[in-house]
Amino acid sequence: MANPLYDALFGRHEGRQTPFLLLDDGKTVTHAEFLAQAARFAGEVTALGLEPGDRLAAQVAKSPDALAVYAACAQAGVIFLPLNTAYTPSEVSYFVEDSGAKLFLCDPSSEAALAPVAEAAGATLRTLGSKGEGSFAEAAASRPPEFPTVERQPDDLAAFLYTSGTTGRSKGAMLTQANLLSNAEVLKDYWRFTEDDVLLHALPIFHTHGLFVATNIMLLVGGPMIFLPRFDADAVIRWLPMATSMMGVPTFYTRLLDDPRLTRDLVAHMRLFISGSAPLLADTHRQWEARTGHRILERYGMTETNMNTSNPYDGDRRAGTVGFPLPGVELKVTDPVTGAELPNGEIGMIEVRGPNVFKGYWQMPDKTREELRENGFFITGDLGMIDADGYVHIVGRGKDLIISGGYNVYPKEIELLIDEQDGVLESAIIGVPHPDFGEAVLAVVVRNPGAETSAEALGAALSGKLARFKQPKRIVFVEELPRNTMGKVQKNILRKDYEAAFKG
Ligand code: MLC
Ligand code: AMP
Repeated sequence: MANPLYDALFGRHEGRQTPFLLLDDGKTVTHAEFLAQAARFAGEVTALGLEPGDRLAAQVAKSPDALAVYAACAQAGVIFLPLNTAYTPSEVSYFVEDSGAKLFLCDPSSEAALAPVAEAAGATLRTLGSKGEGSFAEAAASRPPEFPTVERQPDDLAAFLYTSGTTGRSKGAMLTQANLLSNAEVLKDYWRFTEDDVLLHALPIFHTHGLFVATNIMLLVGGPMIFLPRFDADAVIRWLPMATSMMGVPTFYTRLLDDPRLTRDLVAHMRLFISGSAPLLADTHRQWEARTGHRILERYGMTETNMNTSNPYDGDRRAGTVGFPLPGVELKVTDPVTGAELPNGEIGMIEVRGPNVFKGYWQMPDKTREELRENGFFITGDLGMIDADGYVHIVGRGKDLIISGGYNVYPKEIELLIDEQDGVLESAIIGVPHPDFGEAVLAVVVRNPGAETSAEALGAALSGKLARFKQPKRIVFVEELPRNTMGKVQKNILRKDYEAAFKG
């Protein structure tokens, strides 16, 4: 029976004793071993009562087993919902409840904290650790290493990835099998990946970049990944000579540039460096080339669409641009108010259409209608322009969004929490330049008259409620927030006032 995603990414490797995951401790997981583990997991997921179309939420550390959960979901026809390991239980509870997940996998160390979350959502809780421990892995160990793959159609849902919204409520982007597969096929060819490639994988596997872009391409071509639990400059430098390619957020590149061990010799054997998820400074692009002789290939994508544009493999990889629309992807720049298409050279809203574009937001038909036009164009929220040579430039964001080290942070979510605190009248959350994370979160707060709330007290109130990467790296107090004649807070003025907050 056919299951396009499982067959193309996983089923094709049946019986292959070839290396798939090269681990930092020197161990290797072969394709065949990986598939056997995925099949055991699919058996266990099914035994726990999940049926095709049900959701499985997982907040587990990056490991071969964590990746096998993705494969198991594909094989059992279950919708995979990976969650950022930095999320606190109160953040996680929304995702588990909203998605109606039937099974929730968490790390054994978080079981006590997450048991009430699972219970409130009516989800079964099982644990999965990064070293093969946990109740889910233990029960799965006695399941057979084969599983009858469930039939699926290209339009069936494969994954939900939650993306925060400008109103503060996260939206579950529904991605189909065809969304994921079509994009991986295009990228594999565009970036010339083959079985001979070895990809250095130091990204998290709960977001589009590390999960779909990196992993799906390598599964399609059948080459191995050096599978590091996180970005650690020492480990990356140790493994780079064994790799042919690396994908990273700009922070990977700036951190490596800060390390004297990054030399031309170290990366002589590399074929391709790819950057995305956040803007790569043109300066970083140039420094990287001067130091290593490689021109980073920058591409542009998002949770709802996977990848939309890319600099060319053979042609000119231009710093400060995200290249051309990928084959099969239509991209236009429109007037943000009227939606009318603008001529090249003019700045407007970027809209995209193609087989990569998601189906809509889970149980949010109004939000879906606002952002996904009936004619199939998705309104990205990114402002850009197409230059005379056809290169797409991202020049800003129409949405109030901060991207810190490749993670999205929506100001509204933090403002709502700060405004709830005693002694706070109002607040504005802005993103300001940061040497390591590109942008960092800064809170500008107005106290109630007479209140003495301190930055420490506010910071403490947020910890435990918000993932650390969302917590302001600095909190400043002001008498009042700048507003325009309509009463709207002028964040552009605040961004200017605090642009040097993290410099030097
Ligand atoms: C960690 N911290 C962050 C942070 N990551 N703060 C702000 N922004 C971040 N991104 C916090 C830590 O909790 C810690 O806080 C302090 O900062 C320093 O931590 P660190 O040890 O230096 O961080 P590290 O673990 O090295 O992580 C940094 C990073 C990581 C950049 C390697 O954030 C990362 O892997 N980012 C990749 C994100 C990603 O995959 N994005 C793709 C989205 S998909 P404290 O206070 O405890 O010291 C997408 C679509 C597309 O966007 O186009 O690809
Ligand atoms: P996410 O919602 O996490 O998928 O983040 C997607 C957003 O990241 C996009 O809408 C862009 O704002 C941003 N992004 C991704 N790649 C790039 C890039 N190469 N340059 C600038 N912004 C990018």
